[in-house]
Amino acid sequence: MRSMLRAAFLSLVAAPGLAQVTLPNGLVVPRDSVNGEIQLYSMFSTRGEAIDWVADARATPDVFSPLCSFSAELVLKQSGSSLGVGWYNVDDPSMIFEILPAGTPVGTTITGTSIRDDARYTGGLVGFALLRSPAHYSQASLNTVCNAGACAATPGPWILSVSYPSSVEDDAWYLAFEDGDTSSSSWNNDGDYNDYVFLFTGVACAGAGEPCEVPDGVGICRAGLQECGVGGALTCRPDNAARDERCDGQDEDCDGLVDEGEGLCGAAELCFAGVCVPPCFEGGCATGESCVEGVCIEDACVSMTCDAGLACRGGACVAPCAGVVCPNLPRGTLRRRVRGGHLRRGKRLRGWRVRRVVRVPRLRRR
Ligand SMILES: [Ca+2]
Ligand SMILES: [Ca+2]
Ligand SMILES: [Ca+2]
Ligand SMILES: [Ca+2]
Repeated sequence: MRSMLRAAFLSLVAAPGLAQVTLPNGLVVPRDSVNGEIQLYSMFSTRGEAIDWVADARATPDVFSPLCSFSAELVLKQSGSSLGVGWYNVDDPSMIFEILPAGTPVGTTITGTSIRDDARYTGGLVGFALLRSPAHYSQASLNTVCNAGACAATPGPWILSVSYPSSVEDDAWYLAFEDGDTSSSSWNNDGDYNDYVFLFTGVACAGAGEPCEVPDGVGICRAGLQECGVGGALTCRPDNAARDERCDGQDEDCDGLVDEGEGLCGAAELCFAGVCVPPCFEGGCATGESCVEGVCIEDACVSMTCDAGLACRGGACVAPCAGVVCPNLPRGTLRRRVRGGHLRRGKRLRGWRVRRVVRVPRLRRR
């Protein structure tokens, strides 16, 4: 029984998904060479990577943006050859700069100077290449073109590496190479792409790290940064996860309402315009303000009604944080005291929704 279970498990791990990479000779890769070598699926499984070695394999991204740190590890070598690997500026592939020399043992990681800080880096995207003659470039367009024999009907350059984003580490990519000779009509490879496999960290696909807006995201869950996925597909990952609402002019629980709910302020205060304020009383407002329905507001805003999400300032409806850094709104705007009386929860007041009403005794002039 145990052997049957084990066989079932292994078949699950190795079950191929829909292949995405087709070579000019029609061969669909990567493929199991069934020759006793460690295959890509075994390597990913051993490393705890949730990667489908066939379905997630792509010819792109074949170039990357170097980040502030960089490391390179030879994670698998199933070849009798002895080759190193290097990086190159995409705008000058003729100059390849060695990262790991030939003969580097599997498991070796280098974490030297980042490519971004390397004086030879010209500022754009970079590629990687197996150091042989001719080099095997990550960019298929730089490799030997096959246009005869089995490639005659579908000519194109040999795809000599496939890439996978790591599922356990950010900004980390596996590049899996074939190392055998190529020609205009054939190649001397088996398509297993396990000959040299490197893990490069501190590299991102083009467009990663750019600011974006999360589709359907609201409040603090809207802003995000572009993140690379399989094949270099970009998705907008939110900068913030939803959290408990606070009185600060932001929508932290990402429900489309700002500073809503109970208990945002102390027992004797009200959340108003993003800050907890004490209630106001008649005649107690600053010069140029009036106490209307319990709230000190600018005289210029007394007759104004703003749409949801806007606040009146200087007689105009503006974004609550326009021109200021929330929650540190100008003191004159924020120091509005509220009295009970006609106020009730949920009522809109100059573009703000009342969350809480605290009743206090009316003050009399002596
Ligand atoms: Ca091979
Ligand atoms: Ca091999
Ligand atoms: Ca909210
Ligand atoms: Ca809030």
